Amino acid sequence: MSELTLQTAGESHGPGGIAIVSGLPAGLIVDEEFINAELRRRQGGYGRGGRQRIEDDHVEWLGGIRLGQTTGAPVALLVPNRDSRLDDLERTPPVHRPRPGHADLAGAVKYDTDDCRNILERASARQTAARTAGAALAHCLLRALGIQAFGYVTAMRDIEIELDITETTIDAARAARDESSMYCPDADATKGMESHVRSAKKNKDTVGGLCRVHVLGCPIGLGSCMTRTACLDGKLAGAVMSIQAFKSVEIGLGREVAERWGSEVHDSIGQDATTRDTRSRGWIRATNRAGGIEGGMTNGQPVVVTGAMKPISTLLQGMPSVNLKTGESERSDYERSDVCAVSAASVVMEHVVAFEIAAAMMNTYGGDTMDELARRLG
Ligand code: EPS
Repeated sequence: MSELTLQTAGESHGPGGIAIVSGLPAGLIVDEEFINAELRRRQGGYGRGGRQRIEDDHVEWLGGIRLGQTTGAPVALLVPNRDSRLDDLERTPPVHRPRPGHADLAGAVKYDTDDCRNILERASARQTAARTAGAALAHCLLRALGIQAFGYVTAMRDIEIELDITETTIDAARAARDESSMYCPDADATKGMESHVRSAKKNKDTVGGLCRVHVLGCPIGLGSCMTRTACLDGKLAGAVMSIQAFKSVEIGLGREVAERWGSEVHDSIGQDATTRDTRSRGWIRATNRAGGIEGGMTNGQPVVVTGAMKPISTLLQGMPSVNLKTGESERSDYERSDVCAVSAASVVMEHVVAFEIAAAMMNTYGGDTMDELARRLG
């Protein structure tokens, strides 16, 4: 059994994004329609920029899949770029005035250049197209085992919604989210968020927000308390923080635990000896403030992860910066960008979280084939 891993390559304006996913069992039915629908959803959301009108993101399989199923080999996939022009210096010129908040300055210093182009081409959130495709493939594994991941936008500036997502509410919440231009399952909150995006656009500014992912149906015991590297909350935090523009990750109550007494933070334990539920094994919790993880392991409750995305760092008005070529103080460069990409980020986060849960499933239950994995899970 090998570890489930995902690597990406490719530049924002190169021929395409590539992902290699290793460690999937053989016999996973690849739901290409689902993956392509998620890639289209990643392109959407109110406040997206002009690039998404050019691209038609979809997945092309290069290896590891035969007759619609995984073979057990590493899967290689391509998300082609229509706007491919990396070596055209007129259309893709050098960038000398780093944007505060982007990778431009630290990358230019690190790679000893006055042109931020190589840095920003790789740091671009365009990379999340290939990552979403690869992670959505691992998400297919969870779906096949009856585990559901659901991501949405939960807050922007002064607007915030709280949802209790359960097996009975998840379908309605998903339908409401898919109706929302902001991918927020609340019509009034959607209107308020749209108005913040409009204000940002009017002011040549940008706006961020909070994304949340709930995972229902995880068995108790994914992850481990035994080693630092096996802690599931650590893995989730690392994975979500590595999505472009994310600045914090919280599990369950998150930072609010610091403001409460212990009795207001922990979830009391009960038992239902009659249950046949193989996932929770009859353990009942009165609340889920822990966000489904205790001691780095799933506890049978929904896993709830929240991530904060900062406003996109490409501002139409620019910000004070320095020209790396001349040393003069100038405003930062502007490249075509989004006013708000929080909706898209909620799609990326949903699949990134699903990927980590799938990796933990493979780690705990393993199996060379899907049948073996399903048998072990019970
Ligand atoms: C993105 C594609 C990019 C940007 C955006 C996300 O395309 P382009 O640079 O050609 O307009 O729209 O990238 C960033 C926000 C960033 O900071 O780099 C995408 O497909 O998601």
